[in-house]
Amino acid sequence: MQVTCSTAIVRPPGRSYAQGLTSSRQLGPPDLAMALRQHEHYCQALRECGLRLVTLPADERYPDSTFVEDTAVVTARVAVITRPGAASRAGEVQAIATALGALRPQLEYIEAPGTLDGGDVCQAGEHFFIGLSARTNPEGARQLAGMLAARGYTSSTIDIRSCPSLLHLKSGLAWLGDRRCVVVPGLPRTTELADFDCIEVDETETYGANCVRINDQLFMAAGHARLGTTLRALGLRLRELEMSEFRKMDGGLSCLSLRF
Ligand code: CIR
Repeated sequence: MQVTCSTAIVRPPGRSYAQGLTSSRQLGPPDLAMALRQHEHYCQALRECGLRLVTLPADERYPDSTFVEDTAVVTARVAVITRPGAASRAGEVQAIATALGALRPQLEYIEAPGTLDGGDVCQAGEHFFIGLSARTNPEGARQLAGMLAARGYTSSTIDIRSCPSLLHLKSGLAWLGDRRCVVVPGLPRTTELADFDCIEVDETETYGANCVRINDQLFMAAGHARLGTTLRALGLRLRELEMSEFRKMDGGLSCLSLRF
């Protein structure tokens, strides 16, 4: 099985983009013009998968606001506005609540002292893996688990606080559909994850693990030849996208859109 989506919320990076949070300064500062081109290609790829895009204007107050995925968790049965774990990102949720509220009249909210970033939530059909990270605390995970359970979904946590290279759970885990996942080496293999066939990426290609299944395609960051070969051999239709300017700000493919 897989989850079908028809809509995506996106937001291009603004002029303040380079002032965002990053632990990847060794990659150099992002080039905004190139980031905007990469973002437009990403949006075009979503359209070609049949998605209708809701494009919010860039917001200079929030340099990280192009990473819309962290501000909400949207499923077929519930839409949740998160409470991002980084203080500088807290205000991003307002514009998302307005945009999402127009499409999904009943929104739920993660409340203090809970914190949760959407990048820590990996949907795998009817089950959700929730990462405990520097951004998502146990209380935020508990609140989301309750909201999901009330709609008949199951969930379990994966603690990545001892995996310093992973900002979010989805930096190291992607669901491909059916019982298949992509994982980075070292991701804690919980009992629930053991139920899935896990394709482990090569140590040199860990950034590629943040791939996203969108209807009949799998979006993957360009430059991960081994993973690409493995995924094509499984019959997946790959769409490779240049992500260099988002990687410099610790962003992956999934974080550039909210898909539902
Ligand atoms: C941050 O540190 O919050 C941003 N610079 C990157 C967020 C990436 N989000 C994601 O992977 N879901």
